[in-house]
Amino acid sequence: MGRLLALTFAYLAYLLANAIASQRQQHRVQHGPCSYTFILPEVENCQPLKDFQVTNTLQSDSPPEVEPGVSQSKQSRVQDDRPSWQQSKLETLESAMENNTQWLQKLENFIQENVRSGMEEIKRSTVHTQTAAMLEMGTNLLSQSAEQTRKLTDVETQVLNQTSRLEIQLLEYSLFTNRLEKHILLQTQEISRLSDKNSFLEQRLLALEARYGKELQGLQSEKQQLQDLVERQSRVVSQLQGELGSSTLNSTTLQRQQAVLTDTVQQLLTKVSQCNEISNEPKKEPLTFRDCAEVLRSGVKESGQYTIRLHNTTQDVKVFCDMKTRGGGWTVLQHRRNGSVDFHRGWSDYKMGFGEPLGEHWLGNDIIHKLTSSREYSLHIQLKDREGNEAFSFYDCFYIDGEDKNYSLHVEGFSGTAGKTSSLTHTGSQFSTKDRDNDRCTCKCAQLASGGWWFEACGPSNLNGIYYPASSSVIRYNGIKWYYWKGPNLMAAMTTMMVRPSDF
Ligand SMILES: *[C@@H]1O[C@H](CO)[C@@H](O)[C@H](O)[C@H]1NC(C)=O
Ligand SMILES: *[C@@H]1O[C@H](CO)[C@@H](O)[C@H](O)[C@H]1NC(C)=O
Ligand SMILES: *[C@@H]1O[C@H](CO)[C@@H](O)[C@H](O)[C@H]1NC(C)=O
Ligand SMILES: *[C@@H]1O[C@H](CO)[C@@H](O)[C@H](O)[C@H]1NC(C)=O
Ligand SMILES: *[C@@H]1O[C@H](CO)[C@@H](O)[C@H](O)[C@H]1NC(C)=O
Ligand SMILES: CC(=O)N[C@H]1CO[C@H](CO)[C@@H](O)[C@@H]1O
Ligand SMILES: [Ca+2]
Repeated sequence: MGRLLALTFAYLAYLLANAIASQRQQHRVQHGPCSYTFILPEVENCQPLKDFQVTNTLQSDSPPEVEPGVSQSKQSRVQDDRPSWQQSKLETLESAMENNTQWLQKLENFIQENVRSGMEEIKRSTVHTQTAAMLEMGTNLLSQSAEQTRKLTDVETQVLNQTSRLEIQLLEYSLFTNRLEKHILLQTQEISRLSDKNSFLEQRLLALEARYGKELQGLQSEKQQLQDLVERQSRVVSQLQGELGSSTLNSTTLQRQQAVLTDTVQQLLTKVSQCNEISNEPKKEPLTFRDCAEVLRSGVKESGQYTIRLHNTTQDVKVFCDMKTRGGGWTVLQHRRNGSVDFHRGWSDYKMGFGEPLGEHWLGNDIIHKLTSSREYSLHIQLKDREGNEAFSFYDCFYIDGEDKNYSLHVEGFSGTAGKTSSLTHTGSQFSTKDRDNDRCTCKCAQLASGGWWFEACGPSNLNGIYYPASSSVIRYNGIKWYYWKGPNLMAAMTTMMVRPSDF
């Protein structure tokens, strides 16, 4: 464009210079760094034409068309006024016109050329950009497809890997199966061999059975015979036993007869002696006491061990007699003082009695029953704690039933210093030991509290509990207990149960 503008300016300048070549007056215009010089037309040498206008010629778009019109009008006027001068002038003008036209054509050509080349350039550039875009898209597509291909190949390799692995496994399995088959074949062979052997053995067994069957039958018949013999013999033996029994009976009857005979002989002898001895002395009956009260009454004043004979029996019993306490005459049923004897015993021990009268002991339920049921007795219980405090409980009337009623307790008329309330369970309580549970508790008091006693559930007393040697603040439910004197923990140093006739 710059080039085009420069050309245009140059052309304009050229036109002006040609049109007014004869003029001397100049006009200079300074514009920035450029200076433009215009040569103005001379007025004095020519007569100005009314119609002639340079500007018009310059401004006209189509000089060749304008020129003929102008030249015609000029020519008509020149021919009218001064034909020679005008002729030359016209010619110069015509040539200038022609030159102009040529310039214009050149310019046009140039412009057209420029325009064409520009168009081509534009076309080329657009084609370039499009091609570039296409190329870019193409490369994108190519890279994408390459990636896809890579992925595909990856997948393919993986699949191939899996397939090969599976094939390997399959191969291994088939190998394993082969091995197993071989093994099974071997086993089958072995089994068939064994079954062969087995059948052989069976045959031999059958043969043996057949052989021994006869022998067995023979043996069985022998056994039968032997059994018969044994039966016969046992019958004979039982017969003999019966005979033996009758003979022993015969011998005992003989012995009895013999005894009767000796008796009669002795009677006869004594009668003879009595007849012989005229002076007859009356025999002294041996002294027997039914309890310690009788011992006391016989004049003995010392406490100690004595023998009594229970009323209406021939049973002699060693007992300890207390001749000091409240007038004495006490038959001791129970005594404890140092824990030397174990009181956690069973029914039969309590029935028969244990320990020694001089030490710790239990007289025995059978003896106590026989003694206390032969007449009316009072019970005295003497207690001493570890601090030396003594106290007693007293019952006017006391007795126990026999074993058939589990030695049930009967007490009446309580008094004493060891508590204002009786610690003994009330009348009717049965005796219990660790092996005979007759208490009214769902538990077993004799096992919980230990010893044998008239427990109820389990009751406020147990003088046959465990003898704990030392005082302790620990409450022991299985120790010696006389609740209404010392609470659950007596820690007794000494206990004594003793009886004496109520009418003493
Ligand atoms: C299969 O792939 C595993 C890993 O995924 C590789 O350890 C193994 O060597 C491959 N096996 C084959 C046969 O290419
Ligand atoms: C036992 O005595 C009775 C007669 O008293 C008699 O018949 C019997 O044979 C005697 N038995 C024996 C085995 O002596
Ligand atoms: C003792 O025996 C006499 C007769 O021998 C009898 O009358 C009395 O009832 C008996 N007493 C006891 C307690 O068995
Ligand atoms: C308990 O007392 C008795 C009688 O005095 C005695 O023989 C025994 O040795 C005593 N035992 C203990 C452990 O003190
Ligand atoms: C005595 O005790 C036993 C079990 O120890 C019991 O079977 C019996 O019935 C009791 N006797 C009485 C009279 O309650
Ligand atoms: C009037 C004028 O300048 N005419 C010229 C036109 O061009 C030719 C050749 O290019 C010249 O010889 C003329 O003088
Ligand atoms: Ca019970």
